[in-house]
Amino acid sequence: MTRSLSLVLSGLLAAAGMAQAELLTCGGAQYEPSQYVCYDSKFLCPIIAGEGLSYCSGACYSRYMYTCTNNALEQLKPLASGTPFSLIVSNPAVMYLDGRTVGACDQQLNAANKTCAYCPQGAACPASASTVLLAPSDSGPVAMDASTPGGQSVYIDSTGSVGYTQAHSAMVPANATTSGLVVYDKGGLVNLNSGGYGWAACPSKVDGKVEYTIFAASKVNNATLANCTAVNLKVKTEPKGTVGAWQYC
Ligand SMILES: *[C@@H]1O[C@H](CO)[C@@H](O)[C@H](O)[C@H]1NC(C)=O
Ligand SMILES: *[C@@H]1O[C@H](CO)[C@@H](O)[C@H](O)[C@H]1NC(C)=O
Ligand SMILES: *[C@@H]1O[C@H](CO)[C@@H](O)[C@H](O)[C@H]1NC(C)=O
Ligand SMILES: CC(=O)N[C@H]1CO[C@H](CO)[C@@H](O)[C@@H]1O
Repeated sequence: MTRSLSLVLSGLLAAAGMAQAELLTCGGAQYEPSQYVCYDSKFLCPIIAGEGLSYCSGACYSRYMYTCTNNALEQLKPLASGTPFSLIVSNPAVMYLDGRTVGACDQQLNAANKTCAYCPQGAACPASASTVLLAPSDSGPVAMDASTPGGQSVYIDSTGSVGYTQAHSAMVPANATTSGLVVYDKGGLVNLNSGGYGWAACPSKVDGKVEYTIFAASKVNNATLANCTAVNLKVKTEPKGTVGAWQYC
């Protein structure tokens, strides 16, 4: 607060000094507070997707995958197979994205709570469709919470886009994968294929409006995601028996 006030009061000086980020000290190291957090005045953890990693006995960890119990790092438990859940976009540094609900439309996940669903006449249709997914069994894929026979599996295609299969078809695009997605209870949706790159929300213009599509970032596509924002996908467990849609389209 004090710092931003003095920046306003001495605008010219601030502009000149802007390029040189103000460094803070943590133990023996200097760090940029926009990139690291300092624990116990001596341990640095990086800020990922707008959020400092947490700290546990010498290790930095993602609270979307781990917890710290009695000073020991412990992996969160995967949600029980078949549990319905929705996803919330998280990046506390980017207010216009933080807290948005993930939607499913046009075979992609969006950061706009936009759901595209279909229900045939006479079928048992939910009163209003919403985007809900189902936690996988040990070997199975994450699925959309759809009642259409055969279900709809979630996959990551070769561009990193997160899609889901058409109804009545188990076909996924060439080089797409349905494996490596883990849904952590009280944590996040984690892509074990990503090599630590995590998720990104990528802008595109649709009818003159900016919309954000969710991508799995990786070493391969990270450069093409230059205009995207790194995000975490927080898991929100939904009540047992929730049906998201008859069919997502
Ligand atoms: C998301 O959309 C669903 C309907 O598709 C609605 O019921 C729900 O309240 C929305 N959530 C938010 C946070 O706006
Ligand atoms: C799939 O992978 C193969 C081998 O790496 C590659 O030759 C092919 O172009 C890929 N296809 C797509 C659609 O990415
Ligand atoms: C990122 O956005 C800038 C400005 O809009 C554009 O010139 C550039 O091509 C974009 N880069 C990618 C990788 O999309
Ligand atoms: C969108 C995204 O995740 N971009 C990342 C690409 O990789 C660099 C570091 O290698 C990250 O800083 C970016 O956030």
